[in-house]
Amino acid sequence: MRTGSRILVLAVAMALLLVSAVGGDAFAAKLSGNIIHDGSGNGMYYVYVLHPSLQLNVVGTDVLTTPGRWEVSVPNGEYFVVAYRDVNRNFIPSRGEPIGYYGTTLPCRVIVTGADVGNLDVEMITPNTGAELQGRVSYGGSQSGRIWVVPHFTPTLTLPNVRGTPWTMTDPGDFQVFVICDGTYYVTAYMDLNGDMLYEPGEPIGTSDPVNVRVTPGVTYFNVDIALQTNSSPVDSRTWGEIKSLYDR
Ligand SMILES: [Ca+2]
Ligand SMILES: [Ca+2]
Repeated sequence: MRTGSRILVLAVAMALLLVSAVGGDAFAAKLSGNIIHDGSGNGMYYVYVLHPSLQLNVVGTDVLTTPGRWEVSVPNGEYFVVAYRDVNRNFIPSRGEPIGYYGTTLPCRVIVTGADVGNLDVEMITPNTGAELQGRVSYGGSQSGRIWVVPHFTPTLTLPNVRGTPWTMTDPGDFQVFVICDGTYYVTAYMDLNGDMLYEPGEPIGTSDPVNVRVTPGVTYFNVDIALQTNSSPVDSRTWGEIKSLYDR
């Protein structure tokens, strides 16, 4: 079993623990939305509400037999929503299975302060039929926070250049992301110290070497490794951006 699979199995186990541990009064609000998918094929839809920081990982889950409305009760806090369809019924996201999240381009933060939040629609896509990029995030520092891993065009991560599926994990380790088109990709990882899901200067960040991707059935690119460094490091994405800007003029 691959590391990514183990992480999700752990997440599922944690979800069960946490759901049973959080008492009824602790739920402040209901999150809801629709799973949007054509419904063809087989398998249950699993919805996960996760905390963007490390304090609480999976907060709640819902399981649907057909596309439609999902609902999860949560305490006040900040969350993001991900879903996948378990076509091969092995309880983990597998290659070729539809996945989705609330948000465009990247998962979007949902803030709960005592009131229900609706319309958190999750459109299911099947990007993981494309090329897979595997690598390892390493970090030698002492800070901790959820790590986001994002494939993109151009050496510097910007929102309009994000392509493919993001990956997230609570500790440095192995990741896998998927892209659907041919091209030269970079993969950036950052440690979200303040839990807002975005990168800010001062948070550890690193970018892989470029990977020239040709999408063929089942292709995987290995060793797309990333070393996280703090902003004080002489080599970081901003430095690359500044160098690049000299040539863009
Ligand atoms: Ca599966
Ligand atoms: Ca952040």
